[in-house]
This record gives sequence, C-alpha cells and structure tokens, in this order.
Amino acid sequence: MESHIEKQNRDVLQKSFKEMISTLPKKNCWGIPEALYQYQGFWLTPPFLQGALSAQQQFQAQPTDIILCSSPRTGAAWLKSLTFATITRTSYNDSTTPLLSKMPHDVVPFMEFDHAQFSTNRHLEIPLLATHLPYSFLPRSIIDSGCKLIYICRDPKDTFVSLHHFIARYNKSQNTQPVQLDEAFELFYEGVNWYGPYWDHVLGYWKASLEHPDKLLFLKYEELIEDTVLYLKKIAEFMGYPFSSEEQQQGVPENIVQLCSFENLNGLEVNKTGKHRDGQGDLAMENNIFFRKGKVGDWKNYLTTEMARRLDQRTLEKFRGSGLSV
Ligand code: PAP
Repeated sequence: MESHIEKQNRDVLQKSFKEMISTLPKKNCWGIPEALYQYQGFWLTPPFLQGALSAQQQFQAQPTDIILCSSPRTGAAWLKSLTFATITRTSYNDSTTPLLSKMPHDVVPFMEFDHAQFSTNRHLEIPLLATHLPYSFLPRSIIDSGCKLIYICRDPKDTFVSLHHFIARYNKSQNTQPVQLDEAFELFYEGVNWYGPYWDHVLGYWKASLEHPDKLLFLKYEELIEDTVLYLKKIAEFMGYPFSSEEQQQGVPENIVQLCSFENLNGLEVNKTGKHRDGQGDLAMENNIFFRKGKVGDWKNYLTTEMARRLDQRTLEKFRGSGLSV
C-alpha cells in the first residue's frame, strides 16, 4: 500500500506535471475527452505523456528485454501474439496458450502504462514489453542495455483508416460524438493524432534500425501479411528463439502463424466478448474494438482519390532521402 510520503511525492509530481503541460501546445480533437499535447514534436494525451516521462526516469531495461514498438493501429496486437506464442512455445501447447483466454494486448505489458511507476514487476521468462513511444522518447536504459527492439509500421493510408474506425468505435462506447472522416483526415495529415506525426514516428525507428540492425528489427505490416511464416522465422531468429530444423519439419512456425491469424484470434470468444484489462482501469474497453478487418488496402473503401494522393505525396516528401518506402 502507498505510504503517506509516497502519496505526497506523487502529488508533487502530479502538480509539476500539470504545470509543465499547461505550457505545451494543446488540441481538443478526435472527439475524445482528453486533449492532445505536443511534447518534443509528438502529440500525446496526458496519461501517456506522464507515463512516458515517468518511464524515462525510472524504467530499467534488461539486456534480455525485447521491446515491441509501434505507432497505434499498425499491427502491434498481431506482433504481440506472434512473439508471445514463439517465446512460450515450449511452455504451452495449442490448447493451453494464454492467447486463447486473453487478448494479445493483455499478454504483453505496456511500458508507458504498466511500467510508468515500477519496472520491477517483470515476467522474467517472457521478456516482452510493448510501447507506442517514439524512438526519441525511449528511456535511456533501453538504448544503454543493448536490448532488442522490433518495430512494425504500416501504409499510412491503412493506418489512418484503422485509427479513424478505432476512435469512432471508442467514441461510441463513451457516448461522445465521433469526428467525420474528412476532419480526422486533416488531423492525421497534419500529424495531430496519438503519438503523431505518424511519419516522424516511423522515421525515428527506421533511422535507428539502419544504425543498429542487430538491435532493431524493422517490419512492415504488408510484408508480414505477404509471407508470415518467413517473417516469423526472421523474428524468432532475431529474438534469440530460432526454430530448430526439427521444429520446422513439424510445422511449428506454421502452427503459430495459424494460431495468431486474424481469422483465428478474431473468432475467439475472448476477443469477441471479453474486456481489455478485465474491464479495470483507464484502458478498459471491449476487446472487439481492437479487431476490425486485418487487411491490406482497405483504405480504398474509405478514402477519395484526392485524399489518397495527398497522403502518398506527404509520405514521399517525409521519407525522401531516407531509403524507406511504403
Ligand atoms: P493498437 O496497438 O493501436 O491497438 P494494432 O494492434 O497496432 O492497434 O493494429 C490494429 C490493426 O491490426 C487493425 O487493423 P484494421 O483496423 O485495418 O483491421 C486490426 O484489425 C489488425 N489486426 C489485429 N490482429 C491482427 C492479426 N492477428 N493479423 C492481422 N491484423 C490484425
């Protein structure tokens, strides 16, 4: 239980955080109750910004950690399920894996939320952690410890469409008015969205992956869909949990891919009717909000030709000279 001193310290920190964010650029948008604040180039809501700053101060990474990094809506849940199933493949079988009873976000701790205050409550045998923080926001100990990072990005057009749907469903669950697609589009285009600008988020990790290819594996959602077994093998190798030739002969990678497929996870009772974080706390929501279509190119059903052209143009401009394309 929290002591009197601890509570006082927390109150002081809370007060100084409030004073600090009152000096930042702020936008009320996306129909969400909490405003976005721009801090060191990125837009975050207060709980996540506070969690980020707190994690920066006290999070102690271990060299064995594997940090799954992403901007929202680019495939984190899928990456969590694939890495979790790979690392735990000898502890569980097809009928005992926790992925059957928990949604993927609930099997991997979320750094700026779960470890904002303490980094001690770690599961030593499953060294996975997830974050949406931009590369430049990562706690110093992550870089210094030499632990491994995996980043997943996605075509900005599909990322935007997925984000718009997610927030609209969230608004509905909160009985708040969702923003129209064209208004949301302009916000995303200008980089004003959770952890945005999207392109800057991607570029931060892309550049780091070029500098430290042995420490940062950079993935694209589209490539992962194209040949999931091939990429799963690369992921397993990178994490230090390679599939043996015997496992490959037995079809272990293929089984994991099937277990973690959109169709399979989306069809599980827990993901249809369960609640994220058992319905407790600020991040509680229906699990089914997190699953939608899991397809490449769904933007064609929502964006006008002009919207697609503008986003592509922005992507070209932002990524010019980086060697990165989507
Ligand atoms: P989040 O971290 O912000 O919750 P994230 O998991 O990164 O989101 O991405 C969600 C997207 O991945 C959704 O895309 P869509 O809206 O275009 O459908 C979601 O449906 C998709 N997704 C979730 N699970 C899987 C999976 N197993 N395979 C492929 N795509 C998936």
